[in-house]
Amino acid sequence: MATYAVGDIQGCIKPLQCLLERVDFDPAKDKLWLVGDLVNRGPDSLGTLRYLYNIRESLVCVLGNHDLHLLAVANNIERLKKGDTLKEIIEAPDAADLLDWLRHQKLLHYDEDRNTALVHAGIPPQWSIDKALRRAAEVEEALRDDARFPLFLDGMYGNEPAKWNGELQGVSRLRVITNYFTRMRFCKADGTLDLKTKEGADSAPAGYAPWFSHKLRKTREQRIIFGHWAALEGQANEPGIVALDTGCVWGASMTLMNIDSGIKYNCDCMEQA
Ligand SMILES: [Mn+2]
Repeated sequence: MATYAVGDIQGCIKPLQCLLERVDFDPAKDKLWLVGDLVNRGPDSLGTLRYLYNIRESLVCVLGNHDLHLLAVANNIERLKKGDTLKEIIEAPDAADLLDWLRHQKLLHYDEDRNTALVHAGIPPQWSIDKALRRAAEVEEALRDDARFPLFLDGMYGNEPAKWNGELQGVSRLRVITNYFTRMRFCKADGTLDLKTKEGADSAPAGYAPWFSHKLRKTREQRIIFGHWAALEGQANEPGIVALDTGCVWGASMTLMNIDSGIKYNCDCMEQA
C-alpha cells in the first residue's frame, strides 16, 4: 500500500496512465492525491474525469481553478473560453455524476499523521493550517449547498478583494478564499494578491514574492504539496514545499511523487502538446 501525489493532469490521460503503470498503481490498495486542475486544455478531459471517477475511492482530490471553471460553465454561469476542452464533459450522458462528484471535492486537504497539506495553488502566508482549513470549509460548504452553489459560482470570478479580512461577507469573502487556494502565485507578506503575473519565482512584481517564500508564513511547520504553477518547473526551492505542476499540458512532463519516500517519477508529455 503506497500513497502518491500527482501534478496537474488537465485532461492528459496518457501521461497519467504512464505514471500509474510506472509505479504499478493498484486502486484496490494504493492511494492517489490530486492537486486539482484535473481537466481542461488537454486532449481528453472527459476520459480523464471518467477514469478518475471510476477510481474515486482511492483518491484524495482538491479542486483547481479549471475544475471550478468547469462547474461554472456546466451550470450556465460562465461561457466556454477559447481553448477550453470542457464541452465534451458537459454533453456527456454521465455528466451529472461526474460533476456532482467534482462539486463534493475539497479546496484544502490536511493529513495530520503526515503533517502534510494538499492544495491547488497554495496557502497564504498569514493563515495557519487550522485557519486555512476553516476558510476552505466555508467554500466547500457553499459548493455542496444546492441554494448557495450557483451564487458562489456566479460570484467567484474576479481579482478583488486582493486581500483577506475577517469582515468580508458573502460572495466577496468566498472569492478571496477561492483565489488563495486555487489561483495564487505571488502575494505580499500580509496576503495581498497579485493574480496577473504567471512567470517563474524570480518574476515577482515589486513588493511581492512567491506565496511560500515569506519568512513569517504560518505554515512553515507543515509540508505543502501543490500544483498550478507550471513556470516553477517543479522547483520551489523552499523546505517543505513540493511543487508538482511540471507543465504537462504545455508539452513538458507530468510528475508523480511517492508521498512517504519523496521519490518522484516523470512521464513525457510531448505528444500532448
Ligand atoms: Mn491551476
